[in-house]
Amino acid sequence: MKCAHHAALATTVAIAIFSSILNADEAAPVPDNPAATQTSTSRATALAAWKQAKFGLFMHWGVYSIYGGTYKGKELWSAEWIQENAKIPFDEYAAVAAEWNPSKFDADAWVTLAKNAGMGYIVITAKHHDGFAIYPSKASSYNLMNWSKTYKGPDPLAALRDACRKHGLLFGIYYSPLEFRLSKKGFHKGDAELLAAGFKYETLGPKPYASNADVVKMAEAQIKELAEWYQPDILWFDGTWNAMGDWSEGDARQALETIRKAVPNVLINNRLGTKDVDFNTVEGKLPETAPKGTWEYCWNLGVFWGYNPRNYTPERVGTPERYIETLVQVTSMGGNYLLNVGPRPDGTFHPMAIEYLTAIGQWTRVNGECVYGASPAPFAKPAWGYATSKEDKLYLIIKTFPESGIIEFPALPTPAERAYVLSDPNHSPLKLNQSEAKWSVELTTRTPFTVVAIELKK
Ligand code: FHN
Repeated sequence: MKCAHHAALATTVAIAIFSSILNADEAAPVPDNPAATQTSTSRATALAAWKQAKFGLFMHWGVYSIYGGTYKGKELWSAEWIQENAKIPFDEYAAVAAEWNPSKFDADAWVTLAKNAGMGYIVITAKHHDGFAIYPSKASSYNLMNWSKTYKGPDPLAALRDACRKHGLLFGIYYSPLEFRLSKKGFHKGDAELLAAGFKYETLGPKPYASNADVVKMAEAQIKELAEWYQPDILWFDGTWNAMGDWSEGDARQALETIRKAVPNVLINNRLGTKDVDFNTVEGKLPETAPKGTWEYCWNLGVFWGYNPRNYTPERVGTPERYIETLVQVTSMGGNYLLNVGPRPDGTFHPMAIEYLTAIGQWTRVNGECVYGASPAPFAKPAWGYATSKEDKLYLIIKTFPESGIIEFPALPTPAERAYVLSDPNHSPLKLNQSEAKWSVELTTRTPFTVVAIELKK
């Protein structure tokens, strides 16, 4: 009898969830007026600003942050994929979402943390594959502003956009149309296992969309909201790969048309599914050779995208120098670097994340000119570290020092004027030898990631 009662209750909850999502249009208030139009007057100036910014903070933040990779006491190798990885029924996950109250969310603190790390842009997840948005979407009430019973704070997207405008950072929004519970393949990876385990689709919770076509319709509506309401500088798409089932190039073109009408100069990555791309994305292992075109490398501080407290061990996060090295390595290959941290469910950051971002900022504050707006050097990666360049300067970023302290590198066609260590406040001149084939500077310091600037004759 009891379980029948529970089943009836679960069904009631599920129906309540189902109907509230479908009748979402009267639920969500339109956010405050979008900020003034975009900061850039053309896509070319937008791209130049993005390249100058060089270094961004990626943030995966959503209901999954509450789980922190653990489900019913079981620690999984998971974070933002927890609903899929743990096969959490929709209505159970949605009930957790209703209790989410990031009461300590502080947009200004988030943007200041990024700025103090030497970052020039942020990208925040508006909606990940779990389908839960953090902004007051009118297309679905399954969002922080309308679904949570307790959150009374600001619209996080509007607050972050305003904080970026205030602090001079570019504002980026991540959006994934993929919905774990709704793509034609359902839990596309675990479907067969689930069904074999006796799950019936109805026990996976209601599927507010009868088909993937509904997911596409939802995505088109939300992409329109994000572009029109928030006027982002960057739109970072994800989740349109084949698990989506029906997200076609036609759908992507329709979304692009909407976007370009709302924010003509927004920069779009290569994961919307159209050929009109502003930058390509590279994640995970950095390639040996520089990717072609305009590109951005994204990876984690540690190993997880979404918050997982088990991310923060020395073995997993390494040292701040790891991320400084990645920043100079990516710059020396011609890319931008988007470093991801998953904020905690309450809206704060793990102390180690703050410690590492602050340490990275101490290096960029002194040496940032070797990355901001910099390009690859005109020679192959040297054994002692990395090199980047600007019109009239060459930068040597030294990771390992030869015994002699003499740093050699190929000669440049334009003679050098002088050389000095960027972190030397007096820029005292270094001994610089310029022979036909190679140049060299002599260093007394052995501090890893010391940067030598070589000024070329104008
Ligand atoms: O599946 C997602 C993953 O959760 C994360 O959002 C990354 C970020 O680039 N994108 C997908 C995996 O490539």
